[in-house]
Amino acid sequence: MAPAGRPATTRFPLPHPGYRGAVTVDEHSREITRSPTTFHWGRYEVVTSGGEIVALEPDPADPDPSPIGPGVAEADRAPYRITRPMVREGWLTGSGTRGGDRFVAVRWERALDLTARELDRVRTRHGNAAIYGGSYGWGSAGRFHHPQSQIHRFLAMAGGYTASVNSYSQAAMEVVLPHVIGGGPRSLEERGPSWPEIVDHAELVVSFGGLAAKNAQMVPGGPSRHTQVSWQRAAAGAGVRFVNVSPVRADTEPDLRARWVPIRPATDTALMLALCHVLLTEDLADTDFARRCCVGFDRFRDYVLGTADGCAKDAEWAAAITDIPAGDIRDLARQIAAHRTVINLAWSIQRQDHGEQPYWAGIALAALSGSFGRPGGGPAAGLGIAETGVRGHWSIAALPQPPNPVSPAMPVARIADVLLHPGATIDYNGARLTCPDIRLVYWAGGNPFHHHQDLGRLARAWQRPDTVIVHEAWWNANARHADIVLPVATPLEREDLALGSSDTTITAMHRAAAPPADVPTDHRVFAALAERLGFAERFTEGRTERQWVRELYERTRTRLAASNVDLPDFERFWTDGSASLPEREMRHDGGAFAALRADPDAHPIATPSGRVELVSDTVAGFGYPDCPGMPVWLEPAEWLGAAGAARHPLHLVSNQPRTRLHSQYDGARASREAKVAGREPVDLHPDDARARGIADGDVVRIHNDRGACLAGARLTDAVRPGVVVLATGAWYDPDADGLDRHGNPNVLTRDAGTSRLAQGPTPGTTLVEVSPAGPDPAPVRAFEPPEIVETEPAPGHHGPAHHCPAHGAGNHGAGEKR
Ligand SMILES: Nc1nc2c(c(=O)[nH]1)N[C@H]1C(S)=C(S)[C@@H](COP(=O)(O)OP(=O)(O)OC[C@H]3O[C@@H](n4cnc5c(=O)[nH]c(N)nc54)[C@H](O)[C@@H]3O)O[C@H]1N2
Ligand SMILES: Nc1nc2c(c(=O)[nH]1)N[C@H]1C(S)=C(S)[C@@H](COP(=O)(O)OP(=O)(O)OC[C@H]3O[C@@H](n4cnc5c(=O)[nH]c(N)nc54)[C@H](O)[C@@H]3O)O[C@H]1N2
Ligand SMILES: [Mo]
Repeated sequence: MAPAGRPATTRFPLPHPGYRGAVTVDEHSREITRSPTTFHWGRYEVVTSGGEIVALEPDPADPDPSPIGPGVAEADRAPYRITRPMVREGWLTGSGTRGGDRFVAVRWERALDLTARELDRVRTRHGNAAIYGGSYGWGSAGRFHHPQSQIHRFLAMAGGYTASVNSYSQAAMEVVLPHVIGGGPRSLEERGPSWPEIVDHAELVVSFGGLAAKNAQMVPGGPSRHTQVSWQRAAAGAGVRFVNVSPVRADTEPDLRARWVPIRPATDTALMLALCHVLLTEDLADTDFARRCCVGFDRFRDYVLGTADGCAKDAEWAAAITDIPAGDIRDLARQIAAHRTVINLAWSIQRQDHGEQPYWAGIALAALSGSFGRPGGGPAAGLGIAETGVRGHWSIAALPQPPNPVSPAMPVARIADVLLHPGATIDYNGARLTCPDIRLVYWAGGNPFHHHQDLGRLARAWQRPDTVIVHEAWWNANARHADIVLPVATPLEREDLALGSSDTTITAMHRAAAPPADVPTDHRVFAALAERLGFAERFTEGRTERQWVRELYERTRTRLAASNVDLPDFERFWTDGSASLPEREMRHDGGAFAALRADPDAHPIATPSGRVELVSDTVAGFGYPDCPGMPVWLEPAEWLGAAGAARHPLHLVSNQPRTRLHSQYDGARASREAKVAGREPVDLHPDDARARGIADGDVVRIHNDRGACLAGARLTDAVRPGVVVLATGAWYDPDADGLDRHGNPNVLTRDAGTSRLAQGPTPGTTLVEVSPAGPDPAPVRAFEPPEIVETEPAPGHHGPAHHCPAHGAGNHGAGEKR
């Protein structure tokens, strides 16, 4: 143990394997160097001088670079960087709470020994299913250091782990669409119309959830060029008209001159059903396609017309729900029938209670529209996000994964339920899953205290396991709620290779700076743990990091050679900084669904019937009242038409942030400069603000029965009255009473599944009230590290938690409420 007051030695115990004979950063040279790198928001050139990064310059080939990039290097040297391994003091003494304690700085040897011993204790005593390795979330763009690949390989070799299925992005569509149109979870993105097709053939794009340019900045793996918005403009230039169905006007670019249909949030299904009603009753529906290429048309029609339940889903019915005038609904239906139309569905509309329904109803609307299976028409998912609709997919060979012997995987967004209710069952897509008794949570890549809903509830659930281990570079809420914090190198401090999905440039990511205090990469941490657990050779396969990067490149090269694509050898690639792949031919013929339209018997799709399933006997057979066998309007748990709206009369839209990727780099320039009074900005309509005595720039308190946060008011008539918009990603900063001082919407959002079918997340189903925060609102502390001590406590009377699980290691056994 280090003597009091003297910092522990923190050098990483294993020799540095990655950079032997490789390009290293010479900290003494004043020479200016330039090297390429890639983030999910684009490709940049890193300019260094004397080992310090002085600039990040967007790749000159990128016509529309993201403003997020240039400022992010500052986070690597910020006070909230973690430079030494840390252990929560209360975990050592068997007391305290996660998220509320001080941390003890320890030597690397000690941190690694504690981690390996605890993993071994849990797997031996409770079995590998007691280790939650779901570790959901984004990491950084490099494919070798992709943290989920690293942690899953490591935990699978350690005997397995409880994994997660589906995503926070798209869970409802990932599960429902295979029942409706067949194929895998991305079946609609892959088969929707491409932008060149839209430019040439479409006349109308009706987009539920808009085509927000802010969301086109991100492409998983990193884009070398951002072209999404220029395609939208090209379409507008070719005469395509856009309709933005969204509570937010800014969800389409002004130069598209879109018609704004300011819908009440969470009511898209009702609008879609009413559009179908107009098509059916005005004899505009494509009944030929619906009868030949779909199953269940008659039952769906009976539901829409009200023959079945006595309630016609007509324009007047929908007007009362959506707050869109019935005349506008009828007019929109006629426009859809008269034109080659894309029905685009943003992913946001399924991140809601019954989120399966708007996707299913959107397919039904497209099926009746006359454009399904015709070039430049039909249903699309996520057009406007990333480079959807732009180019085909190449990919880099992934880090090899051994099979994970533990099952079942749990629906990712049900994490708090799983932790709180071991032994309980969760219905999911026809199965019934039993929650394992999780004793250890291990996270590398992803931030549950960013992505999950109802963070107060998550913080309670987080008290249950014996141990939480996290790899993080920064003191964000993910690190603060852990017991063992293992700091890791950032993308600029390691070597890797990257390729954006739908991109054509592979980037050689050079190491541009040295990490502080010899902080290792995720891979080196796992290699050191594997050594302690006896499988180091299997984990590293004897390769250095540079050799792994080369290996993944060579595997990619071999695979592409089979498609007659030649890549240069590794040395050349590494020296050049990039390698180019050919542009893929973009589809131009109506795609997969054109064949279905032409001859459904000869070209069935991969559903049980081979047709588009307007009614699914499979889903109906599950007997879920919250997701019956066809698209229906089911009232959400919270919405502006609900009884609860009297107490909390504003609908919270918590969308993707313009100035960062989720919570990543919230402390860096682009995000910081957009804050209002130091808080996350919340957009509200001037009428709603006036009624509450709120002026532009005020600090406000947003609250409901689940929680409360402070935020900075921004008044704008670009949101419809009754709606407030608070983007995700402000670092969670709770005070002692749970008030988040910074503006993280997930203290307010609802933590319940979309339905028994997909169990997806439902942050879009959230009502709130907003009030002035009053004088002297508490300052934001999110970017100040927690209190750190240098000396390990003497074991308390409980003894170290991990040695004495009988004494309720952590707070296992505690109920949901504290
Ligand atoms: N209210 C609300 N909540 C939402 C959403 C919403 O619309 N509304 N959207 C949801 C969606 S779509 C998503 S995808 C999720 C996103 O949720 P996340 O993917 O969890 O969010 P990020 O902030 O990107 O978290 C990435 C974390 O990984 C860390 N990291 C980055 N690179 C590395 C690495 O190489 N190694 C290690 N060890 N760590 C690394 C970063 O520091 C960061 O803490 O949020 C979901 N949450
Ligand atoms: N800059 C930036 N871009 C990103 C990300 C990021 O963090 N930052 N995250 C990426 C990720 S992981 C994902 S999954 C995608 C997500 O892509 P989306 O899910 O499409 O993105 P959101 O911004 O959540 O939602 C899009 C818009 O839908 C509108 N909307 C909200 N609720 C409703 C509703 O009930 N009905 C209708 N009609 N509209 C509604 C909102 O105004 C919102 O701006 O974005 C990606 N792009
Ligand atoms: Mo996402």
